[in-house]
Amino acid sequence: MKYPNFPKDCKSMLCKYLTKEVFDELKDRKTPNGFTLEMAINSGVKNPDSSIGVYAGDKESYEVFDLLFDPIIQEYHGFGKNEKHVSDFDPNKLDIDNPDPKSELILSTRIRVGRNLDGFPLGTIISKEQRDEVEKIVSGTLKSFKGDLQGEYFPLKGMTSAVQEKLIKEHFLFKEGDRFLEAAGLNRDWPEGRGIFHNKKKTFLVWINEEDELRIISMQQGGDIKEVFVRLANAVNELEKDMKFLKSDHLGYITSCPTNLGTAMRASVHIKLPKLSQDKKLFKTVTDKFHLQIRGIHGEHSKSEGGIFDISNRRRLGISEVECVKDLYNGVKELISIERSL
Ligand code: ADP
Ligand code: IOM
Repeated sequence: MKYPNFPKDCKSMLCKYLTKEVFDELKDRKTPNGFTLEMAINSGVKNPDSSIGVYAGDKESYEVFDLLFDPIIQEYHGFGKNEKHVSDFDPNKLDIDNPDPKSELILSTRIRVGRNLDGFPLGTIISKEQRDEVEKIVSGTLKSFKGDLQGEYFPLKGMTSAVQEKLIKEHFLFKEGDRFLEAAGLNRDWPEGRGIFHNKKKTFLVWINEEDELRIISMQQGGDIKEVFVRLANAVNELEKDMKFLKSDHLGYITSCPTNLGTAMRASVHIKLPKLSQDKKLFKTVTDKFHLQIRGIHGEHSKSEGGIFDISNRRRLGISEVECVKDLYNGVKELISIERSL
């Protein structure tokens, strides 16, 4: 494998940190599961417009390819090589109100965490048999959930395209054919082994075998962030009674993309900011100040529509779950106050 030829305008972290020296040092390394540098960087090489462009194949990838992952983790999360990640998913520590009680600006709130099963490689190199096994284990456990979390599992295989498209359009289901995931090896054997579990109200959902083996999601209309957090904390607790997730003292929960390490939590609101978003500089200054990320209305790599944005916490490692949500809450309060003043 030769050193990749990145276009001049490439802004991904891969092209920033994969120097020729780092490449030469890592190019012949392999994890015990057979994950190579070529596999780790393929997504960013094929898609120079990636924001990061690097994926892991297993827990060991973060050690074997540390010369590439460490600076990315440091820049993205502000988290150093010798730090320890500490989790705190206790809703009692989250002392927040609804930042928009009349739902004038916040349309909906969603909090998700990514998880992968201990004892399995990550989705980038998982075998078909292992992926099917993950689907069986997770959907089996979910089927036993009761009360507010009770629901049904819908495998992607056999789902009509009308149902699939409706679920995607309404923000409940992952999209199909994502080129970033494709090049990372995460779409192999599609649609086998993938699916979505949800309760009747679609306030609790679990994606199986997308970018991570589980994406555990709590969402609802309006801005009651705390209610969404409480539901998610309960669901994660229930799942942990039955399965062990891949984690380490240093990196917290292990995920296929380094942006999701630690809490693997993305807490977001869909919020109307038609005035503030006209002033791009101010919008960026405020979101940067509160460590927030701006996404479009259909998630990562999508565009905003009608002045509505997906605003979420950017940092996920080195801060707790409670702190991730506080980043969102504090930032959203400020965004709302500025929007109203304009
Ligand atoms: P992830 O959040 O898992 O990283 P995406 O950014 O692709 O993945 O978002 C997945 C889906 O969740 C998209 O359809 C997106 O529009 C939807 N979504 C994200 N935040 C919200 C929200 N606050 N309200 C409603 N839907 C949301
Ligand atoms: N998490 C992942 N989908 N993303 C950061 C991809 C990228 O743009 O590099």
